[in-house]
Amino acid sequence: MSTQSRPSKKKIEAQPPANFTGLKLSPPKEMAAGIPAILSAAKHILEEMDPFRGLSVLTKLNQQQGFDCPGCAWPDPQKRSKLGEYCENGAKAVAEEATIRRVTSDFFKKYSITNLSQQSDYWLGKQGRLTEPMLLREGSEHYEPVTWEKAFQWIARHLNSLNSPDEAVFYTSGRTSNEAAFLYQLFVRQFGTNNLPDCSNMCHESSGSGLSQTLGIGKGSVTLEDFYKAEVIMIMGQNPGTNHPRMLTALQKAKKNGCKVIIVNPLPEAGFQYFKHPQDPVQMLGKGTLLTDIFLQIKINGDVALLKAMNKILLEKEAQSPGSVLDKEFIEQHTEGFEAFTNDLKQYDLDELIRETGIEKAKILQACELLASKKRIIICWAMGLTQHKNAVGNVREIVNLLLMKGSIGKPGAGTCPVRGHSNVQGDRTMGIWEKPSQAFLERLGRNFNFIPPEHHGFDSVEAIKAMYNGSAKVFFAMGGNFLSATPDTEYTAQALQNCKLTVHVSTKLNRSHLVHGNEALILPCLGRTEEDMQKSGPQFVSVENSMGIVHKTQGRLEPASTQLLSEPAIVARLAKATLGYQTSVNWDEMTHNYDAIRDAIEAVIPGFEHYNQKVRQENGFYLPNCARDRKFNTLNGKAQFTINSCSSIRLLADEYLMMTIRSHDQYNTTIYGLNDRYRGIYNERRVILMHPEDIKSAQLSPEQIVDLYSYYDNEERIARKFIVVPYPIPKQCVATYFPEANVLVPVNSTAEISNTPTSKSVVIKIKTALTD
Ligand SMILES: Nc1nc2c(c(=O)[nH]1)N[C@H]1C(S)=C(S)[C@@H](COP(=O)(O)OP(=O)(O)OC[C@H]3O[C@@H](n4cnc5c(=O)[nH]c(N)nc54)[C@H](O)[C@@H]3O)O[C@H]1N2
Ligand SMILES: Nc1nc2c(c(=O)[nH]1)N[C@H]1C(S)=C(S)[C@@H](COP(=O)(O)OP(=O)(O)OC[C@H]3O[C@@H](n4cnc5c(=O)[nH]c(N)nc54)[C@H](O)[C@@H]3O)O[C@H]1N2
Ligand SMILES: [Mo]
Repeated sequence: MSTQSRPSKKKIEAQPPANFTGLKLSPPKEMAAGIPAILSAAKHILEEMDPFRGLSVLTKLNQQQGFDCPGCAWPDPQKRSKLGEYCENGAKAVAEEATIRRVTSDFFKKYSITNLSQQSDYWLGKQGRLTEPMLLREGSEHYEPVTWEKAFQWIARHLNSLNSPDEAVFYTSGRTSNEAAFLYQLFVRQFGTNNLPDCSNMCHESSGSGLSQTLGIGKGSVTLEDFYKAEVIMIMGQNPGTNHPRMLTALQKAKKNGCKVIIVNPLPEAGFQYFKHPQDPVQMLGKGTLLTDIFLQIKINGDVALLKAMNKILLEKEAQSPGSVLDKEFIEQHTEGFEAFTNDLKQYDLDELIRETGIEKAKILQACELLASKKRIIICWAMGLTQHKNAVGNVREIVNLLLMKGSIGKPGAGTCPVRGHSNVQGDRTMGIWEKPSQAFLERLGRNFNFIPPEHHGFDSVEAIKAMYNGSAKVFFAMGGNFLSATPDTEYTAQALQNCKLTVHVSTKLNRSHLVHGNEALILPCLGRTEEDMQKSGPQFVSVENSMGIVHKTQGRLEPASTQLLSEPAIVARLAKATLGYQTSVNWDEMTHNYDAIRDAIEAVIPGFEHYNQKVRQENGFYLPNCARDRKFNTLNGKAQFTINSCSSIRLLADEYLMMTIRSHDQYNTTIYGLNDRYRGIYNERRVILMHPEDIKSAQLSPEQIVDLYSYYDNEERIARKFIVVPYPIPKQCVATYFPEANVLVPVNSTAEISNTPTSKSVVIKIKTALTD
């Protein structure tokens, strides 16, 4: 693929600038949260607002009458702490949104698109909240203000002049509420396409694919209560200390109840070592709780090999002492494929599997000892498992282990894919999906008296390719930062630049606003923290957390500008402008009072009976979950054992396997700050973490500047200027931060079945940096 095919007219930078900010290093931390977390939260809040506003926001965060944290999707406990039910990174997420800084039309007058694209992502985000709709005309260097009415007419004109509705792409990020998401997909399907890619395509799609095939539901099966009853919790490919800090509180409680914790990760993440609950004054004095019992430091993408080895050892133990390890009754009654699964495992050599993991055999045996003797096991996972070629295999192999132990659909046991964006799971439930089921489309069509399109739409990677090759021409994003979150930055930039129109509904400025189609629009919207006033009065919306609880969230702050519209209002007005009289939906009624949207959701989506009543209950309500009830919604009603392949990646001596991960100071592409405190990396993001012996044998030195190359499919991709940082990571494995390294993730390298970009296993070479 060539990024030269259509030279850009302007010098717009698709990648963040390769400037250094001044690296400082210290040893990685062994304690998470505690006083440093409180200080960090306070610092980020005070940088964005005065103490009074800060306190007023934090006291409403995750409280019954307040708003849901726009950070992660970890559930709230039934009994909320009076001292505050949020974490350091939740406070940062809120500071970012509730900031008092503003981006006005004067700002866009002052800075051209080219100027802005040369700034860092950190700088862009720090400019403050977007305040008015802005239009970029063809050939112009500056966004200019536009009225909402004109903006909707502009988009409608483009959409209605396409040859087919399938030439438009409608992306969603995962902060969009259930109400906005439902209206959005309804508009898109009335317009006539299923082109509804979302951030999930790059996130937990592999979990959805693996779980629905084996257990009949694409979501996890456990509740927070299960954490407190589990005997073993195994956490794979996840860094909760940074990305789901409140999960540490749940782990601490589990440990108090006697649970053992196994960690599978290439990095010794601080969050798994000593933890002090920042909202518990007594704990602040002590040493903290040691959360990890067994740490398995795995090589990147060694997880299928590890799980196969574990499953093999468990089978051997069962053979030695029949009836002591497996749940035979469960396997017989509820599963299919056990024999084929065990036969397949026989052909693997245990030591060979263990070699692939890079872990000492004794440690794996120790973990299996624990798994063999216990009956209530939870396995949690996140991006370390879902962003590989065999990512769906990772998830299915987890299911194999749990099925052998009968550890599903009973208290203290089950699957726990820990979701990312705070409503990414809810958006899917609402129909944000390029591959909707027939049953869903039928109900939607019946309820709104139209015929929804049946053929499947583009996922995120397919959408990029369609825009690149010209078969998609309009790109509309409900939130997110598509350019920086997707793979192959330069290729994706070209794809977006090939569009006739790119539109972003956003709260903050980001790089996707700068790498645009012929024309572009920014539509500023209300955030979670703000009051949403409609004709019938103030509205609340609802979200679904990682454990399938739907609950309300209501912002109380005065909106960042009088010109902001809510996401549902934007969808409704765009739908009216685009569909005109050809719509069977009363869009005004839907937005005057969001109860009307919830009534429609109730009519279309199972599990939402009495939605308006149940969502007003304290703590919300659980959606039905068949796996939780041991009812497997598969073709034959049985949970499926599966056969999965180990990693096929074989590295040459000068190649490394790179994972692109999050620092402690970022939310996906939003950069809160320049520190990765737990890993001891300060004031710099352009770093590459390497094993000290790898540094030596590659004849590099610590803190040397290198360029990174990927040669996937014989095409060269380059990420310039990264500083080598010695780190306790397995040999031939390296780590960089997302999104700086996304330029190296090939758009064609995706997971089997789920099509998720392989952001955690990019084969690279490292060379001394070329001087400018
Ligand atoms: N503060 C904050 N919170 C967030 C986010 C954020 O950016 N900032 N993002 C949100 C979103 S959308 C998501 S999806 C989640 C992401 O949450 P995580 O999945 O925790 O995020 P990553 O930083 O991608 O971390 C991946 C972890 O997997 C490990 N890993 C990488 N490759 C492998 C592998 O091959 N095997 C194993 N076993 N482990 C591996 C890495 O060492 C790292 O610890 O967090 C959500 N919450
Ligand atoms: N290399 C690599 N790439 C990755 C990953 C990785 O681990 N490695 N992780 C992937 C994952 S897990 C995910 S989920 C995606 C994330 O992909 P996205 O969801 O597309 O990206 P975000 O950075 O979360 O989006 C941030 C932007 O959302 C907008 N925003 C914030 N709040 C709101 C709101 O309430 N409403 C609206 N309309 N807009 C809002 C702001 O303008 C902000 O700039 O990235 C993926 N990309
Ligand atoms: Mo995510």
